[in-house]
Amino acid sequence: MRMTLMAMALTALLTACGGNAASTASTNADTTAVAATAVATFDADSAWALAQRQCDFGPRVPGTPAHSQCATWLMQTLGQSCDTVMLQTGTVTAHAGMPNPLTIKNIIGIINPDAAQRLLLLAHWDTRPWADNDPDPDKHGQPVMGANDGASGVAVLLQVARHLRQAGTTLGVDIVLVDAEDMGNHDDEDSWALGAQYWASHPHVDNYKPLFGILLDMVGAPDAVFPREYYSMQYASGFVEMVWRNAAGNHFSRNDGGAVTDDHVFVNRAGIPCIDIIDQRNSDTGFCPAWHTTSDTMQGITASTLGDVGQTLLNVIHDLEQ
Ligand code: 1BN
Ligand code: ZN
Repeated sequence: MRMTLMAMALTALLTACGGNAASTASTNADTTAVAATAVATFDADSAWALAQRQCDFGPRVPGTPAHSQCATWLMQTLGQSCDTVMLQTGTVTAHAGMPNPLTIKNIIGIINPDAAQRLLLLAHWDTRPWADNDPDPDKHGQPVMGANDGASGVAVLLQVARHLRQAGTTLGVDIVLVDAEDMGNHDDEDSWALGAQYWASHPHVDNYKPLFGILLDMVGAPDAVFPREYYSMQYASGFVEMVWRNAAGNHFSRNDGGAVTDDHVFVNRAGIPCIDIIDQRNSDTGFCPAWHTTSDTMQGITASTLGDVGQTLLNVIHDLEQ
């Protein structure tokens, strides 16, 4: 555990007041325990603004100018809060109808690169090229704005990085913004999470072994429900338990959720335990009504939910620092 500035100041004060060595030592120990670092308060409004900023580029469909411009902004923004930022490019095979081979851009921010104990945080930053779940079939060819399905998770992670920069942390944290999650077709599970699949087979450092990973997906709806997603429980139930124990707000449910072929599946298959915080509902699709529709806009996400998810991550990080 680190000694806080307050503990150091108290130590200096007690020493200056001339306490004997024995009592000063025990007081220091007590003081350090009492003054253990407080958890930072997550700035939910700032996270919401970071989601808006992504949506201002328009839908971030791989291969479009908006995607390219958003990548540049993400590199700059993540770079302001991390020790190192890396752009990982690669070529992948997308399913029929997409440009092939497809170039993906994974954006990676590294905090405390030399720390042995590391936490992996992920979210996808691309948006789906087709609103194929829209109630209006005429809109099925339009791209999704992805305020919830894309921007929400990225916004929370960018804001978490800002807090870690401000407050400092002893933990190593790797933020991986994966590309091309959402170009999949429902008949082929390998057509999803193309950026995560690429990263899982080309991790940004050799022998990469974080404690575990947390994926955020669709974490902005006012009525979001985060049950315990199936693959997360199969691969990493202890970490689900740890994160849910640290949950802020009332969106985290102890109910069992469905199985989602999300980025974390491929991270788990590569041997890194990884859980998915994802909004799942009792609906025809299994997700919220705006999922893969033209209604997935900023009107459908709220600072309050982003705040609860962000605060949960800060609580988890604080827990791991102890
Ligand atoms: C999550 C958000 N996903 C896509 N957008 C993953 C997914 C894959 C969901 C397959 C349903 C089916
Ligand atoms: Zn999606």
